[in-house]
Amino acid sequence: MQHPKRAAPNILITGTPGVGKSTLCEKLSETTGLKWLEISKIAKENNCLEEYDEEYQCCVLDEDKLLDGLEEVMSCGGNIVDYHCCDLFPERWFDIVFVLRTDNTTLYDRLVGRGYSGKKLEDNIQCEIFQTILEEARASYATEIVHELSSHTPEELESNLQRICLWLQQWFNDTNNQ
Ligand code: DAT
Repeated sequence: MQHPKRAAPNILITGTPGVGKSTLCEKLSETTGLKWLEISKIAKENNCLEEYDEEYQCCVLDEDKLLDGLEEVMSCGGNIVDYHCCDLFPERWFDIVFVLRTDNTTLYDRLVGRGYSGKKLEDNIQCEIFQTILEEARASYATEIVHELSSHTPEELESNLQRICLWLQQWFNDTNNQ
């Protein structure tokens, strides 16, 4: 359902770390002028990270603080939200959700290239094998707005970009004709 007050839609780009969210979001933001919100970076810059979790090798997120801080910008619309999970965000924030997917070999190489190893590497590969983020997205948002995008090659990056731009154009057409 489209939000009546939004001048432009909000798009969620999610998926396991390494599937290509930032790469796609950066290009999408350049192409469309929509604002790219890198949630990990925003959380860090706004002191929304709590104590370090040794087991998972990452910081615990203060979700309430993060969401409160984003409410205003999200209600205006025109944002591309980039984050590796999706069930923390209010359903009403998004007009469409894209879950990027890669095969295990591609993801493994990308994560090793990023310096991941041990439990962190295994957990992320398993997350993709069990399509955890896709299931999370389907459980958190209306299934008709959740779409999977294959994200292995520069050609797929280009076709994903085109697909989202076409959807965006349609959103503006539909909104202007209402
Ligand atoms: P994420 O933001 O999901 O963690 P990323 O955008 O940082 O992922 O991408 C991880 C690596 O994979 C990075 O080296 C760029 C590369 N990559 C991303 N999308 C790609 C694509 N469609 N084709 C080839 N390489 C890609």
